[in-house]
Amino acid sequence: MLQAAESVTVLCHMNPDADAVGSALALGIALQRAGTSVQVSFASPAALTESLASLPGGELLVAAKQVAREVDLLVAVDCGSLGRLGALRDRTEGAQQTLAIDHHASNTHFGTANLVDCSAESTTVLVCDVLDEWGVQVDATIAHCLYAGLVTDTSSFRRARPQTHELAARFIAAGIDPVAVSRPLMYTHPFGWLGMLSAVLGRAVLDRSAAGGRGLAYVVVRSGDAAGLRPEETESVVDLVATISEAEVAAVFKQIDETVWSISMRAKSDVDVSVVASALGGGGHRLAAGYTAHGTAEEVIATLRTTLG
Ligand SMILES: [Mn+2]
Repeated sequence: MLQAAESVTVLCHMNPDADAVGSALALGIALQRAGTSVQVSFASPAALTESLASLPGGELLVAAKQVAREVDLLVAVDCGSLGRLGALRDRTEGAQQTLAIDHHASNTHFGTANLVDCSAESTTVLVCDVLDEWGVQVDATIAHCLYAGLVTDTSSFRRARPQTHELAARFIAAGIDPVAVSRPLMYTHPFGWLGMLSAVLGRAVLDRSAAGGRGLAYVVVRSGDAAGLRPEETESVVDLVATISEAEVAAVFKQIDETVWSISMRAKSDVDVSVVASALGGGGHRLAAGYTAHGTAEEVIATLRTTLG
């Protein structure tokens, strides 16, 4: 499909992470080298977050409203459902074919063709398979994009099959610098991050009876807590809360608007948070998932508590 198309749009999910952008730019670079007309985009936010601007291929990105209405092939990467394309979901209507490449268990198989494998640790693993099958040389530039999705979605290789560690070795052999790729993505924050962490972590709650007695640790991040900080700083909180030994499940309630919340969850092993997220209108993976909720902080916390059991 990639070889046959003369024009291709590659779309990430809304609020794209390093796996989505890395997958899209790796494909975009390969398509551009093949002489194919290619646009890469996502519905929101308006610009790429600062940490992801470190990835090569950013010149392929176009604003959402500039994305062509008619195209031979639309590829959606790391995107579990049509709805996650946001305002760009209508671009599937003007596409001859739609290819979904994804690793979310909750994927709805919305493409005319679907490469969905939830045993893949990242979508970039699947994109690498596609590029290999296509005969594209994975050089340092493409490897940078693919490694970015891999290192972030595996939490720095804490969750990776043996062949995935070998894939990382291949990317390093291709010439990437793992520290230079990871640092802007995961290990760089402004000084104000420390003050935000100190405020929100100081209010953390441990609910030992939640999740059938396995425990829930949670933190509420109100708009004021994160004022002047990037989304990257708020996103970092859930992985800290997830280290608490007394709780199987960690949650962070991020205030988006007065009564709108974005909830991120992590589980250690025996609670499937993708089921919880799906029940509340979201999705994700078994041990990392999220959803959007409306109400007061107390209301959205109570809803999660009830759904967790
Ligand atoms: Mn992913």
